[in-house]
Amino acid sequence: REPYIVTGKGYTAVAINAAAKAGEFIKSRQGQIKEVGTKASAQDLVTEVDKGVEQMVRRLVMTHYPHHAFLGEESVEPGTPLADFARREAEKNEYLWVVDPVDGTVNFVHGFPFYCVSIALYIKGELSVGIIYDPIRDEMFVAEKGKGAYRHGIKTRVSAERKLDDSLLAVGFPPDRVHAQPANLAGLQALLPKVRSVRAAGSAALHLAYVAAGRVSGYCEFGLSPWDCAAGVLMVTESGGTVTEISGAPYTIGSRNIAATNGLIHDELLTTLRESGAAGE
Ligand code: 2AM
Ligand code: CA
Ligand code: CA
Ligand code: CA
Repeated sequence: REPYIVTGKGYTAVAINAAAKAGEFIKSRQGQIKEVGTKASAQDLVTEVDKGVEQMVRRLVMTHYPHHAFLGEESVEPGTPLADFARREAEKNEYLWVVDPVDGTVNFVHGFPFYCVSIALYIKGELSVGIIYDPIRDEMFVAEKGKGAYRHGIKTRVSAERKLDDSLLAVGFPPDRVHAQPANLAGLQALLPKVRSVRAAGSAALHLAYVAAGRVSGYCEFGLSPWDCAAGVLMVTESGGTVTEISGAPYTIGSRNIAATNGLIHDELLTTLRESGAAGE
């Protein structure tokens, strides 16, 4: 897996290696899942692959860095107040790995080939490394704070569209039918008439990588978690894009409602959401 290693050694190389191994394993399990369980709701799925991959990534990282802290989707107690919990973890641990073992579990379960592994590293509270690996297309996205973002050694760059009118946008629909779904529907209703088209392919992290790579000009979603966003946020900002909360507030590890764009359409996107009432509390 050497060819994936583009810039850093150390943390970045360990993360790339873990993502590549995890991704290969996920792909090998597609169509062979034994147990599909549910978490907070009937739409909120988890399989033995989500849990197995999280353990695999944890083991691969901890072998090198046994004293680092690890925040993975499948290891967080249900009902944990996530924003506060994540903020505290990033504050109290000098090194915090934030991992989504399978981003796009619903796709994985249905055999819709759009999912990834997302691995981020916070160092002293700062988002420092982000890796997103799509095993279906064998695409490894790598971002390092201050050093840029790469796809197989080639720098990624956000798109050049200046208006929503010319933009392809990504959105998403997390399973929370009480809060996230109405907000995302209101957002979609406001945005669809203003853009070229909208895609909702079911993986927050890959959508962020696609903003970074200029494949969509923007992406917004209400109701996300730290592991959905962390790696992708660094990828977008290191590719020249802008990430904020949908309210316009700065992105933090506790942010739930996210807008990521090429920078050029950011204000128009946020204004459209605000005017529609989708962004309002
Ligand atoms: P997952 O596949 O890792 O669960 C789809 O809009 C996005 O929502 C996916 O990235 C998906 O991640 C995420 N998602 C699914 N369930 C979620 C939940 N309970 N809370 C927040 N995000 C969730
Ligand atoms: Ca999940
Ligand atoms: Ca996720
Ligand atoms: Ca997941």
